[in-house]
Amino acid sequence: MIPKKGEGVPDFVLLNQITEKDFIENLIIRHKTDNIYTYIGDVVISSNPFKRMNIYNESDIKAYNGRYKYEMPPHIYALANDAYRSMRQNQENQCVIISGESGAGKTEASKKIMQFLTYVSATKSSTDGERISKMLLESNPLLEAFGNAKTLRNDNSSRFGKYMEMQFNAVGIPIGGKITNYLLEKSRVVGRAQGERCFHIFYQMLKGLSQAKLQELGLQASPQTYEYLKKSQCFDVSTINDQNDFKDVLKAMDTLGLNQNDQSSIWRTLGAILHIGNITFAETVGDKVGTTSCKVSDQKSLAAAANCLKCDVQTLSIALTYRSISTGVGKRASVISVPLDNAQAVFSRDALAKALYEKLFQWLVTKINTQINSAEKGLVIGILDIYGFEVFDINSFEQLNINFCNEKLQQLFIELTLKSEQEEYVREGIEWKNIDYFNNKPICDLIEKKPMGLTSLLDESCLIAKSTDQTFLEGICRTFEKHPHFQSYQSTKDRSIGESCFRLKHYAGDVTYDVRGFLDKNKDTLFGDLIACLQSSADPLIRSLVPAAKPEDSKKRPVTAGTQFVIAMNQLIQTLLACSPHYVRCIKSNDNKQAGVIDEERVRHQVRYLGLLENVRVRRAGFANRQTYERFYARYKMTCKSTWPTFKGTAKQAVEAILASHKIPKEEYRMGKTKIFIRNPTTLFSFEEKREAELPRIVTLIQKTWRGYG
Ligand code: AD9
Ligand code: MG
Repeated sequence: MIPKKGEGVPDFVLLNQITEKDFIENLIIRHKTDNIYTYIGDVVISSNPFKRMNIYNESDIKAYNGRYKYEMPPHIYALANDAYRSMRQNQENQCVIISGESGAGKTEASKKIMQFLTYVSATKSSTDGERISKMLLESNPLLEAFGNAKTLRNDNSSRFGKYMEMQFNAVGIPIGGKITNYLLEKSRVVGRAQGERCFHIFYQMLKGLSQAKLQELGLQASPQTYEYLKKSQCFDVSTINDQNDFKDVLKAMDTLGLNQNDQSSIWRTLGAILHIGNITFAETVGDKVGTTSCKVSDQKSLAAAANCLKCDVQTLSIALTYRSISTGVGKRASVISVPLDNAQAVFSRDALAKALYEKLFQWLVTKINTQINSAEKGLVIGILDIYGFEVFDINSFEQLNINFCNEKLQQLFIELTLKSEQEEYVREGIEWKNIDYFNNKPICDLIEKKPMGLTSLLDESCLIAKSTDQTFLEGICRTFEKHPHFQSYQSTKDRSIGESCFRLKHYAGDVTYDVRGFLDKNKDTLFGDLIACLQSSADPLIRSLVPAAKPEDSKKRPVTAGTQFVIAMNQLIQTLLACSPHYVRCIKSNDNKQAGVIDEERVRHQVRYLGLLENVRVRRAGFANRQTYERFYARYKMTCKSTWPTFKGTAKQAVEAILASHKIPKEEYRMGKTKIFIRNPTTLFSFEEKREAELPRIVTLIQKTWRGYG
């Protein structure tokens, strides 16, 4: 890994001085010379090139396969290779945590890692392994079509979080996989900012389905026909070829076992959503004096929607304009039908479209999982690719969840690389001078802590009938008045915080959230009438999207969307903590998606909030590798005459003997209470090489011994 002149250092740890200026200079030089990857020890820093790089060919995969990191220039493949090697060598589960803001390159990085892992594991595998690899790879274009969209930040922005676990057997052959998905931004189905698009699949489908199929669903090929798509005035994207992408989707569907019936039901559901968006209502005078009600004014769209959903037109019409409410108890119990006014009907129409899409997406993930899941758990490499930190002009409930998710991952990074690393030195009695870092735990607590965090307070508001978005806002402004990460207009008199807004000071920057819609989005209810309507569908897939509620569920209070997300995030953190972590930290080089441009100010901001300088400092002052004496002894005992084949002392004494026999200088390692700490990875690699050199001799010896017994 000898860097070429003028290309900067391949590992920030090698900088002459660890200053912000030197760090950024190095990153810029690397970017400009097309070296988009640089290490901080084991962490890969990746700067988005916004152009095709000629570094992801089969020959590149082969070049990195089985090699040690220090032998080759920095690459995401080297990290993937390390994860694969560690999994087999230590028989331990691994995870790759990819973070960075929206458009920084997380999804691309996750795909490169999967590409490497499927390639290197398939070459040594059975046909079954190859089949599984293919399915794992094909899940990407399929889920991206349904879960990604063009936003102002990224033409292919992930609007859901994904944790993909690739399962291998003990020798590293793929046996299956599992996808866990997190909160899809379903509000995008019905609306979004100007210049953004709905999920890719809608545009793909209109361009890609045959004329006959479109006709069957009553659809026009032009997306301008549909209110839901028309709203944001963005149809074509120069970097996207919807028609080609649609072909990939169909191929992926075939590979993943979605048969013609499944596919047909999917187009029905999507078609129904587009027609539903075109349904309008007209206010009518209610049955009783002073009440208003409404009726569907666009019968054509209603009929087309009912046709796609394979349900009765009248049932759908009533479900959209009335709401059944149970009254009384016992013998007096009855259900009355209350008419909805125009605004309520629009609300329930949009709720239906969002629910249909979200449930279809969930069905798709479940379907993929049933295809790729293995009964055997095996060993796992998990790859986390979530939606990055984002700030728009108007930020809502979705952005709060997305940014909270990023806070949690940043916290995990801090815990594992800065906090616990330093604590471990102290615990093990290694001399250590503490390095300060910004800890974002207070802001995570502000959101998730019970009973007084934002999420809990929002849940409380959802339970009180009188509550509105505004009373919720007033409540949190009172509670967090003095919180250093919370601001409101009242507390700051800052006009840039609107009357319906609050501001959070996130680790990655300030975000102003508008509370309008928070309560509804958190409650996330779909009226029973609409559920019943979907259950009456003649299409089995559509029916399966809304399974009948179990009687015991009616007694339970439904878990809100916000709380569900907090629970899911904490489960995810627990899953990640149970694996050996690998990190990719993606940096967005500029805001205009321009090739060859690296914006110094934008980079500085990211370097600061990601805590990269502190990361280098801890790394440089610290030790690259640590392992228990027992493990080190077991692995390297054959490299030393006095420890092979047996040693009479403790594991610690054995390790001392091994180090002494190889004349490892004292500054290269420290002996802790239970572990040995090694400063440079190259020292460990030299042990690996010695071990490999000894292995054939030992194998022959063992074989001879066995023959002797025979
Ligand atoms: V978001 O949080 O999902 O909105 P990501 O996932 O971080 O975001 P993504 O991987 O989608 O960003 O990258 C954005 C765009 O940058 C891609 O569509 C590519 O055009 C570009 N990109 C990212 N990484 C690379 C790369 N290694 N080589 C070339 C890249 N282009
Ligand atoms: Mg992404």
